[in-house]
Formats: sequence, structure tokens, C-alpha cells
Amino acid sequence: MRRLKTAFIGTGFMGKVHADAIRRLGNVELAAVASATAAEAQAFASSQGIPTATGDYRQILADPSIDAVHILTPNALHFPMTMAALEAGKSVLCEKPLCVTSAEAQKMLDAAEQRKLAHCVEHNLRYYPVVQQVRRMIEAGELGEVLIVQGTYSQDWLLYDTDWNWRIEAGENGPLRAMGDIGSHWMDLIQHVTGLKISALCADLQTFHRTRKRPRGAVETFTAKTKTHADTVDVPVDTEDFGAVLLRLGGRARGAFTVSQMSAGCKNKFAIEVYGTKCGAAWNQERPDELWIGHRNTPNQLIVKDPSLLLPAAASYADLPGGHGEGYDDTHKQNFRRFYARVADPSAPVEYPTFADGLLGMHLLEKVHESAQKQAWVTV
Ligand code: SOE
Repeated sequence: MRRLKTAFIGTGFMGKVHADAIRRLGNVELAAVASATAAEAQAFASSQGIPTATGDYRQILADPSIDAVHILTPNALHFPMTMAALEAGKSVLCEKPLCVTSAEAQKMLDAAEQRKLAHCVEHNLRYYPVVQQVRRMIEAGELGEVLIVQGTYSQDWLLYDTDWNWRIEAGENGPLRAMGDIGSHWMDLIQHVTGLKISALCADLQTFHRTRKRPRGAVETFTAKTKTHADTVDVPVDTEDFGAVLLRLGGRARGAFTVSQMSAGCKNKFAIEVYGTKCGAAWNQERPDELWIGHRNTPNQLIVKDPSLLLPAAASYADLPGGHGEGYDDTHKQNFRRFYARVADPSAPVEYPTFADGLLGMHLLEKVHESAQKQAWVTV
């Protein structure tokens, strides 16, 4: 495959994860990085061995040798940075949620399509091999008609009022925090796996800490659990810590899920259960290679990832044999591989989530917000 050059805008937790995964593709060079300040960019570049670092992302966009950019900044910056990158002729891979409003998402999609540039929203969690196995089993009719979906995305890293991250403030994050950050993954994945679209929902949101202690200075995602910050300022919180959503999907399926960033002990508990007329399937990200299949009249099964035993379309998401764990990092790699195949060759299949998926995600988040405010069901 053609060799490509990419650049990152943003150097936080996601910058590190993306840098690691991109290097494992083999044909994509991480050539430049931009951050909010030149010093931050330089520190990241030195630690990662990246040749170019800048505090001004427009310098990266002006470099004609760069094929694509990854937008890894707080959500409110996704829209202006993506639009500038597309205008500069770059393909764009943007972290989720795609942006802050569906109106922005529509403009991003239109701009990418008009310029015939590859566009991707990073719903990487679709690409665990056994998640793909459930998807393909459903497609092949092995679960029967999907009747019920259930699950959660629960974390504990924002349990205390002393926990802080840029996502807490709506100005940087958008109005929905737990729903936008992790609920967006849950809704994307359940629709991807079942092939059913969410048609109506009823949401209840709660902000347990109405005030939090913001440290002076940035705190990287997940890094500060046991740190105490001497110098903090009390700020009112305008985003939710918890959400519960009832769902209708497709013709007659029903479901429910919760999201939480305050559930003690849940590190990254992303769990789905899908029950059909023939059997059920359940998966939890904290045990990424295991898939439970539930039967009514025969013993239940616990399937362990082994590409030689998975359905062929699912096996293509596993690079290692059974017993060799593949996890979170690998899902990014699988998504990047397919996105960059398309950047290299515009006739390659689109086997990754696009801005159209990101737009649907933004519509759903707006519906969650509307439903929670009205305290009522809303149709999508
Ligand atoms: C923080 O909640 C976070 O890093 C999310 O932003 C990611 O999308 C999720 O996969 C892990 O948790």
C-alpha cells in the first residue's frame, strides 16, 4: 500500500493512544503534531519521536505532504479544526463525539463529501473481534429477531468533586458529558451490531456534583485519581454525571442503558446484552476477548476470541491467534487500517464509521437532551 503521512492535532490521552496504534499500521508516518502551545507539542513530539511540532495547527494544514489529520482536541474544537483541515484538502479522522451540534456535524459531512475526502469518526469500540462476531451472528440470523438490548457504559474516574477534566464544562465539551463521551459509543455500537436504528427514547440525566473543584492547569484524562491539587477553584457543573435511557429500536425491539462516570470500581465497563428469538449474546469490554452466548434449552456458551474459530468477517478484526489477548489499543489499529486504506485508494470500501455515523450520533445526543429536559419520550 502507498506510504502516507499523517499529523495529530491534540496531545492528551487520545494523542498517546492514536500514536501507538498508527505506528503499528506500518505504512503511515506520524510526521507532525500540534497542541495548544508549542511547548506541549514539543514535549509530545520528543517523547514520541515525531519530527515536527507546533503550537499552531494551521502550520500542519499548510504542509502539502500531509495526507490526513487526526482531531484529538476537546469537542468544541472538532468543528472548526475539521473544517479547516478539509479546506486544506486533508482527509480527517475525528474523535467522538463528532462535534457539539448536529448542525455542525451536517456541515462537516457535507464539506468532506463535496471535496471527496475520507472522513471517519473514531467509534473504535466496534472493532473488538468478538463484538464483530455478534454483529455477524445477528446478520446471519443466528440470534433470530432481536427483541431486547440492555447495557451500560460505567466508569469511576469522576467520582469525587475533586476529580476534574475538560469534559466537565459544557463550553469545551458540549451540553452532554457522560452521554456524549461514553453514551455516544453505546448507542453507536448497539446500532452497528444489531443493524437496528434507535427510533424513540426517554432519558433521565443527573448531575450529582453541582460544584466541582477545578485545578488551575489542565488534567489529562484518567491520570489524576490519587493526585490532590493544592490550588483549586470551585466551579458550577453544567454537564451530567449519570444518565439512564429507555429505547425503542427498529420495528418492535426495546431496550435500556445507563452511563456513569461515578460508579466506584467500574474502570471502563462497557457492556451490551442482545436477546433474540433464538438466543442471547453478552459482552463486557473489561473482558474483551470473551463472548457469552445464552440458550434457552441447551447449555450456555463462553466463546473465547480465536480467529480460526470466528465467522470469517469477524476474524478479519483479529491479528493474533486465540489465547493472545487483543484489546482497546487494537480496536484503534483495526479502524485506522481500514480508514487509511481508503485515504490511499478512494475506491477502497468504507469499512469504518464516517461523519454520517457521527451526524446520527449528534442527532441522538440532541434527542437525549430534549427528552431529559421535557421528561418525556421523543421520537428520533
Ligand atoms: C474517557 O471517558 C474515555 O477515554 C472516552 O473518551 C473514550 O471514548 C472511551 O473509550 C474510554 O474513556
